[in-house]
Amino acid sequence: MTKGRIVRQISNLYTVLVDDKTYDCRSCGKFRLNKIKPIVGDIVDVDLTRKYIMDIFPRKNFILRPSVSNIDVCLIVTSLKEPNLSLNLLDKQLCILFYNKIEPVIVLTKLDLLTNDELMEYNNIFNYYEKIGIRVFTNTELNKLEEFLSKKVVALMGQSGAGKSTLINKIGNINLKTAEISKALGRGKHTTRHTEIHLLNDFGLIDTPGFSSLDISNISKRELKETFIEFKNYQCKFKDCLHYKEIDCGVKKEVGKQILISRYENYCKFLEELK
Ligand SMILES: Nc1nc2c(ncn2[C@@H]2O[C@H](COP(=O)(O)OP(=O)(O)OP(=O)(O)O)[C@@H](O)[C@H]2O)c(=O)[nH]1
Ligand SMILES: [Mg+2]
Ligand SMILES: [Zn+2]
Repeated sequence: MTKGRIVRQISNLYTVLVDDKTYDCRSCGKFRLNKIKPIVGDIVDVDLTRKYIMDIFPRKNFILRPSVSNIDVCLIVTSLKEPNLSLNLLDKQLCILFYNKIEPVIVLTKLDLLTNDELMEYNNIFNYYEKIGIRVFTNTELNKLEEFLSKKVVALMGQSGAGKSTLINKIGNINLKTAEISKALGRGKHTTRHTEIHLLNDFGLIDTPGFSSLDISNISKRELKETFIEFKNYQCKFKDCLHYKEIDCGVKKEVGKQILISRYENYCKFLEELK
């Protein structure tokens, strides 16, 4: 048995990297029985003569959309136009990453399509995210980004058309297919159809297909509250305050002051989704 890492998945064919060679393998039947599926990023035992994945080592972490495991950082590729910024989506992505104990980093794209007024407005919003401790880069700050990514395995998350493949092309100097935006819809066409780790000089980047919805229904209300990391800075009358209908809530008092209104509104929406 040989140990390797899954670097690509196309339906049920897995590419496994062993030392510096890759092998196309299938997964053995026992995974189907146990209802677990190998995913990109998994460290696995492979039978190289039969080309089968025999075992999956315990995962340090994993997420489902995109399906990847054992990552150090996840870039939330966020376009400000075409497709337009959705703070609801962004807050949900942050929630999922904090819940899974993966460091989120916001990478903004398409600033070149904005007017000066729009730029100012977005500047205020993203200053807030930086203030609460989340790193924010733009897709033109390539040197800073590369420096930060050094030695890490990095996944990318983001809507279709947000610019994930374009970003990987720029930092990785590899040539991935990117989509022309469908103007009528204001959304991108799906071009990336499978998940793949691109191993670069000293970091790995995982390109993934975009998606349109995210599910947080497995998260409890208490856990949801923890993922809004700035809320813990405020004192409430009740220790288990959900910052919702309770009286004397320190979080609610700061909405529109220390706390960005959309952050609190999205928190309430997610809470209601969990009810
Ligand atoms: N103007 C502008 N266009 C960009 C920028 N980044 C990406 N694009 C364009 O946006 C379109 C979509 O980019 P992709 O990189 O294919 O998007 P993706 O996130 O990989 O999309 P999926 O593979 O569908 O998930 C392409 O036409 C890119 O050229 C940017 O910063 N500015
Ligand atoms: Mg793509
Ligand atoms: Zn409260």
